[in-house]
Amino acid sequence: MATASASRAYKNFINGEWVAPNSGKTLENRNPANTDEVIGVFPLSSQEDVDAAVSAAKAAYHSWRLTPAPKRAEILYRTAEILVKRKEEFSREMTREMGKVLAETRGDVQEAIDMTYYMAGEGRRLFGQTTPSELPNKFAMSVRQSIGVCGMITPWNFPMAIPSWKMMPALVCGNTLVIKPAEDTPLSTHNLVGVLAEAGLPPGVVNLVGGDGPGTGAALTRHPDVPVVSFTGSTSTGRLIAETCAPVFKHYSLEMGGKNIILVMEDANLDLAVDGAIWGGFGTTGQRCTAASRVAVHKNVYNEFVNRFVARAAKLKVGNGLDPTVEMGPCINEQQLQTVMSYIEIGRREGAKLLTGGSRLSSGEYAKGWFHQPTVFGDCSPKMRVAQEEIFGPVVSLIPIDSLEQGIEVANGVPYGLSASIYTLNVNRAFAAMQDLYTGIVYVNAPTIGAETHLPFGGTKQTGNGHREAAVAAIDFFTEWKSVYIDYSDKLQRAQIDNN
Ligand code: UN1
Repeated sequence: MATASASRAYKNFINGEWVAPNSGKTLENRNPANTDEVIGVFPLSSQEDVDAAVSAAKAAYHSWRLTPAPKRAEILYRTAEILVKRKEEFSREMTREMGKVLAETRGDVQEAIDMTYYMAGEGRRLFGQTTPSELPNKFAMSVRQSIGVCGMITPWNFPMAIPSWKMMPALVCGNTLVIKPAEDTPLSTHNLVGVLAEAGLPPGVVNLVGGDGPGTGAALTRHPDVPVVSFTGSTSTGRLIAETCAPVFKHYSLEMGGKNIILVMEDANLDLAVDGAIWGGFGTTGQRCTAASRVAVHKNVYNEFVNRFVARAAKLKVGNGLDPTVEMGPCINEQQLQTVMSYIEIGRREGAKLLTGGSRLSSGEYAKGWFHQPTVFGDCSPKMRVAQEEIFGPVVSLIPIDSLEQGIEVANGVPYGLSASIYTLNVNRAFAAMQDLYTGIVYVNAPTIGAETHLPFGGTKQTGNGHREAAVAAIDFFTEWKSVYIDYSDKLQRAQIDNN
């Protein structure tokens, strides 16, 4: 039931103040495991609210850009320290607003902590290059420069980690920003922004506007004073963002869908492969862009693998993620659940064999939430829609294969290229897979999920647009290179001419 404190009205954060939206409009945030429970009421911001946030970020940019990077980094260090102290509280709040189990929301907050420490460290690096000039008495170097106001649009599945992937590198590089979190999970971003403010970030450097995609998100993306847009979400929304940004030459980074695969070879440790496929397929209720929604298994071990995998999937305990015995939470909302259910129908119609699950859970303890059974389709052919399209739910499609070569062809035969994995004890197979899988991330003897913050994150083909998040790759996105030549010869020296 809704409690008094649960219906708290949250605000936007603009120019260092928590302010109610000008629009006067709000969005309700409800617990997907129990929709009677209102987490809070959040702003649905208008163009005017976005304008106010962008002009605060623009004004703050002048001094933030000139604040020494190690000083900017000190604020990030303090942010990370506060996050460590409040990890448990933020994790519980995240499970209530998002549904995934507590162990995973703790991981989400930890990922934000890791990214914040990592980017704080970058404050004393932000390395450029020095290099010899081709001319005497001339010095050459390249330095990084900040860009300006960054607009950020983030998804609901990693509601603190993904905002941190965008905010922390942007900040350490000297940019200011406006972030619009997903309407299903605004609280976790609200918590992160609150901690940055508490850590001493100057007013206007970070601004938060709650809202929806077509209204608030589009206003932010279009805004002429926002030269950089960083987006994580669906491929269809990513395309709209590209269409808005490209004609006016904004920088934009898109992190979109995945149809990730685990290859299980005939020599694999099957216990390990089953563990990995369960975690990769059903962790976060399959709602990760890195989820292992396909498992291709060598025919020699196919039956054995399928029997063990299906038995484990069928036994997964579904429920409210705050219950420590629960292994899989609900889908995020009714629409996502409907998408899952429609793919079950599609799979049945195209002849995939339903091996377990296949239904919504709606009675008893499940009556008030968006729950679905862990579902496995067997004997899928690689071109079936359930083996090609991102479902973003607890559905895994199993594909029998004859060889590693065929497995790689199946792996690469989808429109996406985020993450892929191989289970094998054969070093040659492992290296061949590492070489030939055309994805942004490859795992050997581990599932498709579990990226760490100091390695580039992102994918090929329709997963992205060539950029990467995390690691130094994020620094590359949030800065521009400036090449500097200093001629101390006291005469005109013409490159390419006077030295030849
Ligand atoms: C996502 O799936 O949207 O590697 C992000 C992972 C996490 C991040 C996932 N560290 O699964």
